[in-house]
Amino acid sequence: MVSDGGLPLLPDVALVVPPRRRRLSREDAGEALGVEYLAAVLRQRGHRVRVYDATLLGWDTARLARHLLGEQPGLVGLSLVLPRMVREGIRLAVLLRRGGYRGPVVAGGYTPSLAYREFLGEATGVDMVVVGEGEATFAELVDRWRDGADPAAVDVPGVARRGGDGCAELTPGRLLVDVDALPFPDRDLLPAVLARGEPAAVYSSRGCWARCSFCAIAAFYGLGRGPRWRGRSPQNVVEELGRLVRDYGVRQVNFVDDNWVGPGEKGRDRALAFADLMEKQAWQVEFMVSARPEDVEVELFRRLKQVGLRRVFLGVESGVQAALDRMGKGITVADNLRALRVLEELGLEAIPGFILFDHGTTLAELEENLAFLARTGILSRAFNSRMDVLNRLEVYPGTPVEEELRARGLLRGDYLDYRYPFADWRVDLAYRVGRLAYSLGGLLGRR
Ligand code: B12
Repeated sequence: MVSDGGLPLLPDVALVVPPRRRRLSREDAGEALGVEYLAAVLRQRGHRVRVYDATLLGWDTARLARHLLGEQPGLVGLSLVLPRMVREGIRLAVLLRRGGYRGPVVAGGYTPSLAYREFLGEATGVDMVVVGEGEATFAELVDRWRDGADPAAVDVPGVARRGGDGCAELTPGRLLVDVDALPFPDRDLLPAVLARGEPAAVYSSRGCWARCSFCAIAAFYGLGRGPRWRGRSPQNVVEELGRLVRDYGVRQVNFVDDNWVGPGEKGRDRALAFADLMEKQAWQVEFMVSARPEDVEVELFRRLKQVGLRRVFLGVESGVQAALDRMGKGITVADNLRALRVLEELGLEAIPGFILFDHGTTLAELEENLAFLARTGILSRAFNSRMDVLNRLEVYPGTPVEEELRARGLLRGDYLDYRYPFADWRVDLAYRVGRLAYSLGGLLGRR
């Protein structure tokens, strides 16, 4: 391709986030940081990139396909980080191929990475999957493609694609991302996110050292060789926040780290150093973090509140010890109660993650958990808010619970929609009634 000035025109990459749900919902307006990181890395290397988030655009998959077919980007990158996006991404690729699109289609995200065989078996329009963190691998793939190589043939570490026999195969030796060396994400989507009244997203650390049975993060970040948790330096994070304030007038930030306080003393020191730096800034932002209950230590969180912490997504999950143990949480009910109490005393809003139902739930546990929810005030808060505590444990590819249920012959459905039976039919009934009540609550405007 040649541009007007006779210079070679760089190929276009479209980074596409398919719809997160069938219908647009306010809760889904979060900033898709993954594509913004990829856009920054690719642009640094001279590629022309456009970013599309269907939810923010208010487009369904058919509309997205029509638009891309009109634009004819050189390469399409599908960001499939949420379960619904995976389905829509598969459909989008089919629509693109039906419409005559011939460029490479590359997917990334949790399920495509952790179940690449099943995914590539089904996603006939997708050529390959970048497994795990995308920056290094995708950049190398796109560079090689720009240099004229067929991406389906180049040997970039960490790419899964169909082999000669049609079966998916993975090139070994995945590249690990150095978190402080990454450019800040290009904020293509932020203006639309802010216009919806949602906070900016920032990723200050990657991975998690815990092994909760339902979580895919450990497996996903474990796909690369290196430490299971990598925190950016406080200086690097605060510099990014400063730019968000200056360039976009950001006032609220959602840290999307799975585990914002890092491991042990090192994590605590990093958090305190972050607070010291925040205090020195002329600007202020309010921020939210996700934390494990044992990390909620009164002095640390008091300090964080002084520099803008307002809300904590807390991985409580259950008020029943046997259920916490089944979920591999590595915490006690006492840890949960203590963390909730500390946050309340400090006047910080706690948003507890809660899983009331799993494959081992008994009727007695259900009673115990409801008493816990009532005692901690979570139940009454949930009743009047967007908080959903009547959740069932969802099984995702790459998680320890997937392995366990498969080994026990309890896994039904497929990798995009796993199901499992409850141990007791009365628990099943309680779950159905609970979900119905929750939907009715929504219809009656209680939330
Ligand atoms: C913010 C967030 C949301 C936001 C939306 C985020 C978005 N991007 O659209 C909201 C609040 C809507 C949300 C909802 C849900 N979420 Co959520 N969410 C997150 C969270 C905390 C951060 C995502 C993020 O920005 N990460 C930072 C960026 C940089 O990483 P990334 O997106 O993974 O991108 C990297 C790679 O995946 C890859 N990559 C991504 N896209 C692409 C594209 C290409 C072409 C390539 C090559 C590579 C690539 O490279 C990127 C850079 O390294 C993650 C956990 C986490 N820490 O990642 C959970 C997470 C993604 N959510 C999860 C879940 C389960 C949900 C819910 C289903 C929860 C629920 N029960 O309701 C709902 C889904 C609702 C729905 N409509 O489908 C799970 C997904 C598990 C799985 N295996 O699929 C995660 C991993 C949490 C967890 N610990 O299990 N979520």
